Amino acid sequence: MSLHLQGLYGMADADFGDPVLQGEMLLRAGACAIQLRAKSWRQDQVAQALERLHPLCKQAGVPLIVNDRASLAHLADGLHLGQSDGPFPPDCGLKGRSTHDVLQLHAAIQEGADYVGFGPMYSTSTKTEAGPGRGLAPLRLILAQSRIPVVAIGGITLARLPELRATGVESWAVISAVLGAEDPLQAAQAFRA
Ligand code: TZP
Ligand code: MG
Repeated sequence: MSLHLQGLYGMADADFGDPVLQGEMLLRAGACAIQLRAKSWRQDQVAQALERLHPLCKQAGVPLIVNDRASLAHLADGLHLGQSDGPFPPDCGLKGRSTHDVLQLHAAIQEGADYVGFGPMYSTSTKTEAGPGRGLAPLRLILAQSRIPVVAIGGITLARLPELRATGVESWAVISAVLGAEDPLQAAQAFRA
């Protein structure tokens, strides 16, 4: 599965409802990737959700990425890991790594990551341990030094999208401003490009 990260990188998050329904909605909205994030779910629940979402993603030609669960990567097209989630196992498909600074960016490139997440761009209550917002200047630095795609994440709203896009970043991952919106489909469509 190839990777074209452009526009909305869709986040399906079990803390905001049924991630399979969210995934379907994000595909309809034209997201360039779907990441399944279900921090509190049992392994079998995540496996079942991946099994339901994967055929839909395949049909849409959109990669399905699983957050955290290395042992379930074979049910998706890729795996997204944070800084304390250890190395990527062999054959996990596309590799995404969360980063917070330039050193971590270079480590991710070194380990063969296909893309990095960078953030939190702004303060967010969705991930309480994410720390303070990094802001636009560090993102510009990351973009200048990265030869792999960069996905901005954390506290991104429609109001902030123009200043974010002005950095040249081509993709953004959004949770609460889409999944917590009154009309999530409409919100996702507005974030698409
Ligand atoms: N990683 C860094 S910030 C964040 C994650 C998963 C949460 C993003 O959620 P929101 O609601 O878009 O700020
Ligand atoms: Mg993680």
